[in-house]
Amino acid sequence: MKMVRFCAALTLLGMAAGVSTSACATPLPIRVGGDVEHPADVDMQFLQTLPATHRNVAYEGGGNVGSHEYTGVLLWNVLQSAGVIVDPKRKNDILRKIVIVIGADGYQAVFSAGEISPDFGGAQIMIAFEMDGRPIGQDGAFRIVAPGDKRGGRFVSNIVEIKVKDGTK
Ligand SMILES: Nc1nc2c(c(=O)[nH]1)N[C@H]1C(S)=C(S)[C@@H](COP(=O)(O)O)O[C@H]1N2
Ligand SMILES: [Mo]
Repeated sequence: MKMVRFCAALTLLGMAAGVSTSACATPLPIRVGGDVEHPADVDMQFLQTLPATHRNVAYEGGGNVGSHEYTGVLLWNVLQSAGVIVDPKRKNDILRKIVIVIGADGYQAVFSAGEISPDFGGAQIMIAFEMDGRPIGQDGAFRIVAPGDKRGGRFVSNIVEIKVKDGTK
């Protein structure tokens, strides 16, 4: 709701100023696939059905440290909705899985299912859609936030795809 109002205001301002307000264009959905039961295009509407989480993070990027409050959902919860396929006959098969996050520019970073599973590492890796209370604009609608990472390298922006694979193959 808050975001809709922000975008409407920005669009009106943009119209008045005669500039485009692409920051509020409908975000491209994220293709979630690979070893999952329900491959799907995950969009804002879907993410808003999951519990929202907020994190203050500080990370280095391009030589400076930035500090931001991000809002989003846990990557783990999105993977749970998609249903990671595991072989019940193989001990802790989930610990073989990797999660590849791909940006629109082809930039990629990998997480392991074990690092984000609440039963194991429990890292609060997020898919964020708001930064400092506003929709994430020019860097894309959705970005990974990896609280505790020293550098911003895994904060993949403009996410277009999330792929689950067996990392041992
Ligand atoms: N899609 C995409 N995401 C990306 C990158 C990139 O090149 N492409 N660079 C990463 C790197 S190296 C850093 S340090 C952070 C910078 O994030 P910031 O703009 O919030 O400082 O974005 C990360 N996310
Ligand atoms: Mo970086």
